[in-house]
Amino acid sequence: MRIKKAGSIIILIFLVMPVLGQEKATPNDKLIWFEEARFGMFVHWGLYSILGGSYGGRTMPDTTLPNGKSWYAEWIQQRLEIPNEEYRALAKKFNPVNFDADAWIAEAKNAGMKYFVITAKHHDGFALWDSEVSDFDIGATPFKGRDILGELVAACKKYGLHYGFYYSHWQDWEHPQGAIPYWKPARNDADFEKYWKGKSLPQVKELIVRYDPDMLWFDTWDEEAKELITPKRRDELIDLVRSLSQKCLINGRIAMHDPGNDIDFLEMMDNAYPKEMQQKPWQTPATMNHTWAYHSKDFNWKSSGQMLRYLVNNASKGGNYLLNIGPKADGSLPLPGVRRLREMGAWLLTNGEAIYKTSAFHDISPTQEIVYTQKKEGNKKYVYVHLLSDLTSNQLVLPLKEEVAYCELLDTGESLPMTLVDTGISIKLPTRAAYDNSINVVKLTLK
Ligand code: JFZ
Repeated sequence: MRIKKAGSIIILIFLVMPVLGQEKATPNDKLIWFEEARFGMFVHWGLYSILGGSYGGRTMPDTTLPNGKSWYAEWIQQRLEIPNEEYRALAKKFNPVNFDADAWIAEAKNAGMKYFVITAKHHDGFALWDSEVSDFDIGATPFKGRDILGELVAACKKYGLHYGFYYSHWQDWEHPQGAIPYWKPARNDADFEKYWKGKSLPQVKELIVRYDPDMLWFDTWDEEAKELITPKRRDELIDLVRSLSQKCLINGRIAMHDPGNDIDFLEMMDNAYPKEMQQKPWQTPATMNHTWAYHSKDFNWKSSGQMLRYLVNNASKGGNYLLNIGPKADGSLPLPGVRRLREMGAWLLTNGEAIYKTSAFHDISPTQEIVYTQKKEGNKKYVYVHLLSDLTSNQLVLPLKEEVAYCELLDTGESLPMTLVDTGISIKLPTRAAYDNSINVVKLTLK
């Protein structure tokens, strides 16, 4: 009896073991939240926000230049050639008395965003936190004593958002050996190593040890970074992050020219929307107007409808949308941006189910007008049909092979009549929904 029992326990252990093995944390578990999230907030904020795109009577262009390049407000020091000492002195003016971490993150939460990424240090080299390896940081400002990143992290925890930091590991215009723009004499490798070991790696370590981020957003582009961000340095930085954190995700821009296999997700070019699925999880960093950082004369705000279409399109290809806002120097968010966030949040209130925790659906080819997402829950399978523009008639015919048990308009939950036709199923939309100029989602429950 005893032996038998012991025997069956042993058999049981062997039966259960493979299952336990599968449930053990795999390296990709840390990516689950990212793949479910789909929508995040990006923030560019720093000393450049004080200038708001203008300096010495000149204003940065607010559109792409004829040569295809862009001048962003956070690049003002280089673009409008502000002398180093003068730029450095901006620190004495950085006093964001209206900064309210709770209000920012509440805004992100209400917009339907699931994560938050802020420029802990941009190319200018200024650290938004109190850094031990550089005095070009929050400690040099009238705002010293406030832990901006800590307050944001606390708010993210309160509202349930994941959080990460943009860290410019390559360009650093304040450090005498950090990388500088291509039109200036390049740093040599030995000099750059001093910046790398003396500021870049130590600051990344500080960010992880102090704030335990879910993501680090590194930034390089094209071939320009190749000479200094070598595979050896890339791997050194990846190893550092991995040695300090089990969960911290690393983006592909750590070495855009050669990201290697050890990054966690791909970062598209700015405002770039791929037509295809990607080999890894991915996201598009995007601006609401032209610039990233606050620019008082950049009026090129995209409509919330346009931005929702980017979000939906990315979701239909398994990708995320990291949408940026550039707060003002006083810490307040620009109202045109807030308005758009709220409009997007309003749409997601009734349609978010078709975005979060979904994956791409391939059985029907997407078109300019209609894209698809899908979701499996237990033994249920749902397909979401996103109508990106108004229909020409309120009869929607879908070449669907699967059998549909139930069909509804996601916004209201009303059941939609459907009939089988030769080419698939035909669904009748209420006229108001067919022509209401927003994205309507039809939810199909498959049999
Ligand atoms: C970089 C920064 O220079 C810029 O200020 C901003 O932070 C943005 C998010 O990232 O700019 C880039 C980097 C890469 C590309 C374009 C702009 N790219 O690969 O297309």
